[in-house]
Amino acid sequence: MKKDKSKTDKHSTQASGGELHQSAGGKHPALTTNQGIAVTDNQNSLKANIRGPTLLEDFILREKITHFDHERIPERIVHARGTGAHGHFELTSSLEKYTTARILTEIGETTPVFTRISTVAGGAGSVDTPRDVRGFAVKFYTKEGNWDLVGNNVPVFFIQDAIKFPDLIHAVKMEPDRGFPQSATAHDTFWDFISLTPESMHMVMWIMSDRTLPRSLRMIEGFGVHSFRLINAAGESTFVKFHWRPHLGLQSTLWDEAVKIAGADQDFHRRDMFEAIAVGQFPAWDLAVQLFTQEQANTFPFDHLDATKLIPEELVPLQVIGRMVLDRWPGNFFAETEQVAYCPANVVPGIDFSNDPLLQGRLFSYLDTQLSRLGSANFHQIPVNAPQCPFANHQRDGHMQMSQPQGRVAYEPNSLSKDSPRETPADDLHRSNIIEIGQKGRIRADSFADHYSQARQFYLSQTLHEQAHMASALVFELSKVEHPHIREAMVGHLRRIDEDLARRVADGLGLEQMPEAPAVAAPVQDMAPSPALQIIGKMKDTLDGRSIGILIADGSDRDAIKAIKKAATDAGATVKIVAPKLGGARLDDGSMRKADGQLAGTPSVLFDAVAIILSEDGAKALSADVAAIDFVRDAFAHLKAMAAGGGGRTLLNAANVGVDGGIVDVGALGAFIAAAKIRQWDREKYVRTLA
Ligand code: HDE
Repeated sequence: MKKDKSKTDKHSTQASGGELHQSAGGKHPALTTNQGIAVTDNQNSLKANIRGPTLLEDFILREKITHFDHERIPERIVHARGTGAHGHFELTSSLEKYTTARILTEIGETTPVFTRISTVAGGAGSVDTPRDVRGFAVKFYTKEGNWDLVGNNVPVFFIQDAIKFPDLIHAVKMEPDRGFPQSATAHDTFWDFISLTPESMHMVMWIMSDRTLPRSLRMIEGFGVHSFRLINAAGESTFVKFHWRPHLGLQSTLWDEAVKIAGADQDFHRRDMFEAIAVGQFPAWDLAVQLFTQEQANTFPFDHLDATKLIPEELVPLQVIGRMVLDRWPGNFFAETEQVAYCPANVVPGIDFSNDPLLQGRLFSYLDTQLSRLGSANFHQIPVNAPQCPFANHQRDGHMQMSQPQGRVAYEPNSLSKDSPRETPADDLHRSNIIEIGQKGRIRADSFADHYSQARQFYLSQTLHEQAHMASALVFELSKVEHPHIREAMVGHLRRIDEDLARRVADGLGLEQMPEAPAVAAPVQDMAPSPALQIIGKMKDTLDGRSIGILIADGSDRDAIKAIKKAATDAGATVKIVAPKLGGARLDDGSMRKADGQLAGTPSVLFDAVAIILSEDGAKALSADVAAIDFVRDAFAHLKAMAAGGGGRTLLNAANVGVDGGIVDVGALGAFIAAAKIRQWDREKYVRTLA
C-alpha cells in the first residue's frame, strides 16, 4: 500500500484528456463532467423546448447539482474553525540520550509538517477572535511515520479525566434549547459546569487572561499539555513536555479590541497568516522540551500526570531543540486544512504515552471522530494525512479505497507471499519496559486533589495590567450568567485563588456579600510566582509581524507619509494607507495617493500603531466623521502609539483624546517606532478601571 504521490497530487481541474484549448486569452483544459465528457454549455440546462421544462436526462445538470449537494462534511465537534499551513521542522539539538526517534536525534534533518491552529468552541464559520483557547496541532511527516503533536496554546486543561470531556464541551457549546451563544464561554451552562468542577480553576485563570485573545496566530505559544515519555536505545524512559515558542514573541489584543476586530474582519487571524506567508514573512516557532525523570517528578508539589497542572519553567527549564517554519499555504483549503486529521495516538518509536487519564482518553477519541467526519476508514489515504514514508499492511477495501494492493495475500502470517508486509521485531524499536500493578477501579489519585495552588500561582505571576484584565474578564463573563447562584459559586472559588481577585469580581458584579469559599480537599500551597507565565513579560521589542496604519485625506503631507512609511517598513512593519475614499487622496503636492483601505471599513483595531497625517482642512472634514473619531479614540483606548502632526492633533482634540508619551509628532520618527513596538500600558489607568 505504498503511497503513489504523483497520482494523488494530480487531482486537478484538468480534464483527463489533457488537451489544452486556446481561448479567453489563455490555454485551458476542456470543461468536462466527472466522467470526462465535454460540457458544451455550462449556462443552460437541457430543456424540452425553448421555454419548456428541464429534462431528467440532463446528466450534466444532475451530476453538477448532486456533487454540490454533497460538498459539506460534518465539521469538527470541537476546533471546527482552523487555519493551516505547510512547513518544515529542523532539529538543532539531539535528544539521542533520551530517545530513538529519528526526528529528535538527526540534527539538521528537515521534516515536512502541516500545522493547524484553531479556536475550540465556535463552528467552522465563526469569527477568529472570540475569547477562546487556540488548538495548536502539528503533523510531522517523519521517516518513521507520522507523529502528531496535538496541543493547545494553553499548557493545562479544564478536566483531569477524559470521561468529563463530553460534559465540558456540551456546557461550553451553544445551549441546546436555543442554539446560542456561538463561540463564547459567557453563558450559564459553561459557568454552571465550571462552578461545579473545581479542577478547572487553573484553566479558568488561563482562559480569563489575555492568552485567549491573541493578536496573531504567529504570536502564540503551543503546548503538548500532557507529559509524554521518551524511550532511548536501552529502553529507559524520560518524561517530556513539549513547548512551541513563537519567534515574534507573545502578543495579545485587549478585550474591547478583539470584540471590534470581530466586526471589522471576521477572518483576522486567517488573513494575517495567509498574508504573512504570501509575502515571505514565514511564521516560526522554536520547539523546546522539559525533560524529567520519575525521581524528579516524585519531588514536585503536584502530579505531572494531572493535565490541570503545568511544570513551572523555573522548576524544570526549557531546552530548545529545533524550529518549525510555516512557508506554504495549502493549495486548497478543504483538501488540506479541512480534511487534515490529527491524532495524539500517532507517535513514532522512541516517543510514548504517559498515564495521564486525559491523554489516555484522547488516544481513543480522534480516530473515532474522524471516521464519521471524513466518512471512511481510508481517510489516511487523503494526501494531507498520508505518511510520506513507505507504509504497508493487510488492511483492505472500505469506502473510498484509493490504493490498489496487489496479489493474493491479505493476511499474515503467510507462506504464499514472501514479499508481503511483516512485523518489525520489538527489539528493533526499543520499547520501554513499563510495569503496571495495582487495584483496578473508577478511582482518582489523591495527588490530583489540589485545584487552587497553580491557579493562584498563575494569577500572582501576572503584571498588574494582566491581573486587571483577568478580573474584568471574569466580571464580563459572569455578568452574562442569569443564575445568581452560579455567579456566587464562582466568586467562592476565586476566594481560594486570591482574596483580592475575588473582591474585585464581587465588586464588579455588585454582590452584596462575599460568598463562602468552598471546602478544599488539599491545602492551597503558595508557589513561587513564575514570570514566564506572563504575556507582557514575553512581548518582543520588535515591529516584525506588526502593522501600522496611516490615516490620510486630501491635503495630507506627502513627505511625512513617505518618511513614516519608510521608517515603519525598515523596522519590519507592514504599512497600510487609510483614506476616506479607496481611490485615495490628493496630497499637498498635488499628487494622488491611493489607499489600501477605506476609512469606515479599516478601523484602527486592525493596526498595532497609527499615524494621523492630515492637513487642517482634512482634519476639519474628518472631525465630522464618526469613523475618523472612532479611529483615533480606539487607538488611544487600545493603548496604541500614535504619530500626529498639526491636522492630526486637531482630530485628536475633536475626538477628546488626551496627550501622553505614546502620542508623538509625525516628525519624531525614532520616537514613534520605539512607541509602536509596545503598548502604552501607562495610559491604561486613564481609559479603564484597573482596581
Ligand atoms: Fe482534543 N479533540 N480532545 N484536545 N483537540 C479534537 O478530534 C478530545 C484536548 C485538540 O486541528 C477532536 O479530529 C478529548 C486537549 C486540537 O484538527 C476530538 C479530549 C488538547 C484539536 C477531540 C480532548 C486537545 C482537537 C475533534 C479530552 C490539547 C484540533 C476533531 C480527553 C492538548 C485538531 C478531531 C485539528 C480535536 C477529543 C482534550 C487539542 C473530538 C476526548 C487536552 C488542537 O477527537
